Amino acid sequence: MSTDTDKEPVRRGLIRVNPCHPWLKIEYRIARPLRPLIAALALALGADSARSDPAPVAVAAHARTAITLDGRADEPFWAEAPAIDLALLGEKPPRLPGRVRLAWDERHLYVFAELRDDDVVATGGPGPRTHQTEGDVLELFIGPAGRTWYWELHYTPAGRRSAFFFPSAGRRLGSSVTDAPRLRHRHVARVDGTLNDWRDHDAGWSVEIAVPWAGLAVDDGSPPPRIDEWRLLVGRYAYSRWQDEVEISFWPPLPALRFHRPALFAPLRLLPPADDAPAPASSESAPRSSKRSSRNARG
Ligand SMILES: [Ca+2]
Repeated sequence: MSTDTDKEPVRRGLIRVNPCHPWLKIEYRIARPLRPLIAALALALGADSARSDPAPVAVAAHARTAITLDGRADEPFWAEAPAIDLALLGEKPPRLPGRVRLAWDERHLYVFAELRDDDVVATGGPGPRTHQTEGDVLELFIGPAGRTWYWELHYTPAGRRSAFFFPSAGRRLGSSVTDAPRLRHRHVARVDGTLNDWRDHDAGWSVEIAVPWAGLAVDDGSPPPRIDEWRLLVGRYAYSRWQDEVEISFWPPLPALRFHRPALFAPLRLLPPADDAPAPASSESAPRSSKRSSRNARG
């Protein structure tokens, strides 16, 4: 779903450079006789040094204390999780910045996202649906290394969520949302502003997500993936009255605006538990009653 139908903008000019590997994957749009010259020029300008660029890795902190899903990153381990900054195609900074952090324990992958947004909107109703066509959404694409199948998960500032399961990128069907196995993922979103009011200026929204490893591990006839074998991509659709079109940002960097490429998802690196850490607790604990009441937990 999502960006299947989106096409990479056609660039007019002589050369289109792959933003992920600018010196390794130059896509020539010039006459064939000039290609050897351009290739030699690219090599001279540093192709060898670019080969040492590290591939993106999604680092997750260990959730060493109990977590309360409330849309706030007030658990101490969130500060230990490296920030992931979402970007546009070509690794350009978005107008509306988004920062994502990951954490894990034996039962769940946790995601926290802070999303600046001057017009928070989410119009999708309950039930499984393609929320990216109905308002702001944070998307997780997650699948295990070495398998063809993967999930696409949607989380909205209105507390709605959807889960799509795809046997492979080549087997995406409309039924993928209604036929997805029961995932039992949860999230709580918090809006800083007014949801669905285009007349004012909002500040943004945040979301805290818990995805159970056991729910992700679909039986494909092979042993279930280890939790350090998952790979992921984070995508965001940001609609706003104050911009000319929907802004789509994501991480890791991609050569084209197409999320359904599991081979390009970033591997997870799970930071180990600290020796003196207390036993991690499940995310099933009820939200604390002292939290502000602007949470949106439907879905
Ligand atoms: Ca928005």
